[in-house]
Amino acid sequence: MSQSIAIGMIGYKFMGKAHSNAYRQISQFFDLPLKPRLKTISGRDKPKVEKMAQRWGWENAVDDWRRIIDDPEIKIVDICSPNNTHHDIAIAAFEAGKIVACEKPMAMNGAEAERMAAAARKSGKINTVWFNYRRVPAIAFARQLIGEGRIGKVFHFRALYLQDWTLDPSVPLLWRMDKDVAGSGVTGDLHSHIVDLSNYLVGPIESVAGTSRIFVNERERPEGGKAKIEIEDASVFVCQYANGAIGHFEATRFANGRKNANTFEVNGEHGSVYFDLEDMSRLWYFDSREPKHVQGWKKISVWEEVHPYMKQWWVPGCAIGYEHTFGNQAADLINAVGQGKPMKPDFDDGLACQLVLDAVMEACAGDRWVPVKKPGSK
Ligand code: SOE
Repeated sequence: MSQSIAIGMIGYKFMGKAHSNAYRQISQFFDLPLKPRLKTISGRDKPKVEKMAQRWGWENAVDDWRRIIDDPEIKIVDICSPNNTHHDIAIAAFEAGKIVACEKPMAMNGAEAERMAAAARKSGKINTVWFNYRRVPAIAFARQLIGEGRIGKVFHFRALYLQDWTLDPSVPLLWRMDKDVAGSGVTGDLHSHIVDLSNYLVGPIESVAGTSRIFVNERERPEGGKAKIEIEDASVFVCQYANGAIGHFEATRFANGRKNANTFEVNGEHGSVYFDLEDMSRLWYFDSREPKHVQGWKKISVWEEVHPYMKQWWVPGCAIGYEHTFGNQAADLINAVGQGKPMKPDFDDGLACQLVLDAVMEACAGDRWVPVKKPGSK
């Protein structure tokens, strides 16, 4: 690997760290056609961005993302700033002929996502959305098993994404709880992940019905003063798939005791798969075509060389974790760029996800309930 490729990143907090770490690790673990060069990082708070740049090895720190767009040396623009910034940055980046990698949710809503996906298509540049859970080896393996026909026709997809970090009413208003900045609450933040996984594993969703709740109506602003909360703390929905399957989804930040519990199960005519992110090296698999007397759920440890991505990391038994999912995606991106091949998930996948999220928001706002009759009532 002789040549490098310059990256400009906008945003420097949680996802900024996850992506910086990924770019720094992958040249050592993967045989890549190009070496990621951490050229410029941008954020509004200059001292904080400078500190981040120093710590993670970025060459430059700037406080205006347009400097990244205007730099002809930068080929990849990585967007990990808050949701309300994605649209303008991505469109400017495509117009400047950059490759774009954007954090999820791709946009504030479907209308923004339509424009972003159109700009991506028009530019012809490689693009991707950081739905990093597709790169959990056990999830990529689940897709492989489904693709091999091992569970047959799918009947059900069932996903929970449970956290509890906003349950305490004294947690102040952070950007993820601010409607103007985040667009939505758990819908954009957590459902986006599991809807993308369902698109990846089962196929397109045709219709949804759901409900959502705001459990804490007011929070302290970090700068002082109260803010009315307008984003949903929890949301559940059911759906119908184009292929005839049905699904249900729950996302919440109020599941006391659950930190990052992202689980799903897919049930098909020949078997099922089950995954839990808090035990992410495992995929559970049930095969009903096995003789009855030896049937049972098989716990497969997804860490053999034959499993997706695992050859690149440690030996079997030495598990990998959350950070490696970003490494796997960053490596796929650099390989796609080196080979001039498209990358998945792309902005069209981001759009497909966003349109489901819009439908979920609309369904939850409509909130149609059928009352249960009281015993003896007419
Ligand atoms: C929310 O708490 C969050 O940080 C998401 O925004 C991330 O996408 C997820 O990977 C972990 O949880």
